Amino acid sequence: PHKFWETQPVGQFKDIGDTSLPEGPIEAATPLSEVKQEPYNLPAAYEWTTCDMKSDYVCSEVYNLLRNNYVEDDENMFRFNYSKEFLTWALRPPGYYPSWHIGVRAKTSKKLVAFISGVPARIRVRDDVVKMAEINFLCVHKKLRSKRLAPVMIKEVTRRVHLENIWQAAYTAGVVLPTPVATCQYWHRTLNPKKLIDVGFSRLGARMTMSRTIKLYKLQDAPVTPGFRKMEPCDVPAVTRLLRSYLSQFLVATDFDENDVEHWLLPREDVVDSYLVESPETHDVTDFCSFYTLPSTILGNPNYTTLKAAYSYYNVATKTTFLQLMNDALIVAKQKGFDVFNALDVMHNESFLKELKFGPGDGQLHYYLYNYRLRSALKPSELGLVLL
Ligand code: NHW
Ligand code: EN5
Repeated sequence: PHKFWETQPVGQFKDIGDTSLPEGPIEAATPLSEVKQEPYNLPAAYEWTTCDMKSDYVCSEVYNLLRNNYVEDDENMFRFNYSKEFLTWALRPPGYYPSWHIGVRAKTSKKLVAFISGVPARIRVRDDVVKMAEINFLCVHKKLRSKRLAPVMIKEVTRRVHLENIWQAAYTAGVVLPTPVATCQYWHRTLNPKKLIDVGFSRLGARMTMSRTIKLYKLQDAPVTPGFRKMEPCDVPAVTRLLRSYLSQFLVATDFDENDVEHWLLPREDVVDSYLVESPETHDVTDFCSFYTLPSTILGNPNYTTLKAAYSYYNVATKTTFLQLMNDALIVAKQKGFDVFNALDVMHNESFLKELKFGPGDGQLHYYLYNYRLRSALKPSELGLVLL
């Protein structure tokens, strides 16, 4: 039983299949004067802190908490290692609220022991563009687990989001909670087979040798599509048009304007990479692909410490085939030294995963909405949203 989640305005398991329930907000917004003015109570030894992500010192504290305590795979072989530059990017988008970067410190030592964050976003659900918080980086130090700290942190971020007159949120998790809007599959494209096998990320296939495996995953040395190049600041208007038109077909999708595209998609070294195809004849931007950099620490391997992973972000193909576009993305990722290219089966990704030799991983990603009910769960291909 979900003692906490049962009390929250989210779709409940008992309501699955009940078509009499209306689509849309579960609870109405309340006047801001009715939002609780004081923070929720923490156990006596702990205190709230707002983490100033402009401070290099505080950013390092959040980085180190996550590096040592954030998400691991189900066999505890790998742990996400978001870089400081990545955290700055993820947590300070246009219009961000510093008050949504919430830490918990031990009162005596002042050590940061927990964190949760939100950033504002517009997310379209069918024809309805909703202001939401995207909640991410919920983390409780390993030594403080199972003490019901997470529900207090979720209530506190909810309160601070409400204070900005925002009443919905979106989040993803590897675990099943009440109740997923969609359940997506992780897929992995090997770029560096020898290392992936050495560290236990993948295994040598049946009747496969190392040299055959290396040959199987070989890629060309440079992108093949004429006009394929890195995105630049002057491309923001064209990329925004291309992306908005592409995302309009999905049931739930992010609603990007030019400011958002500038922040979320302009290349940042070792954080986010974006490429486009500029037609050599018309100079139109016809295709776009992007991925973000999220290394994982390899736990307890004597030879390697870090797995360099690229994660597919937003991709649009209009003139080039998705296959050729994403093959070029794999080529540039390989050239940049990534070991693996990961993707979810969201948007039109199914159209290239198998042919480009991605294989299904052992992880799933569940998407959730807070205080917004959908009549039924979505297929991954109906989702036009990627969270970091
Ligand atoms: S998902 C990654 C979450 N982080 C990790 O997995 C890191 C490693 N694990 C930990 O740090 C991306 C701890 O295990 C955490 C739980 C902190 C996960 N989401 O304190 P207790 C995100 O960041 C529920 C939501 O004793 P703990 C998205 C669990 O079901 N709930 O557990 C975050 C139970 O409730 P129940 C989760 O292990 C979205 C309760 O927590 C959860 O010491 C947040 C147990 O608490 C998860 N990933 O700490 C929601 N994992 O009802 C945002 C466990 O079942 C909602 N739980 O008894 C929207 C808010 C904004 C609204 C605005 C209007
Ligand atoms: C919120 N923004 O389990 C994020 N990753 O498959 C939080 N598996 O890397 C939610 N277990 O399958 C995060 N190799 C949820 C995901 C948590 C991390 C996670 C999975 C996703 C993963 C790898 C390694 C497994 C190690 C043992 C995996 C197989 C690759 C193989 C390559 C060749 C073709 C077949 C697949």
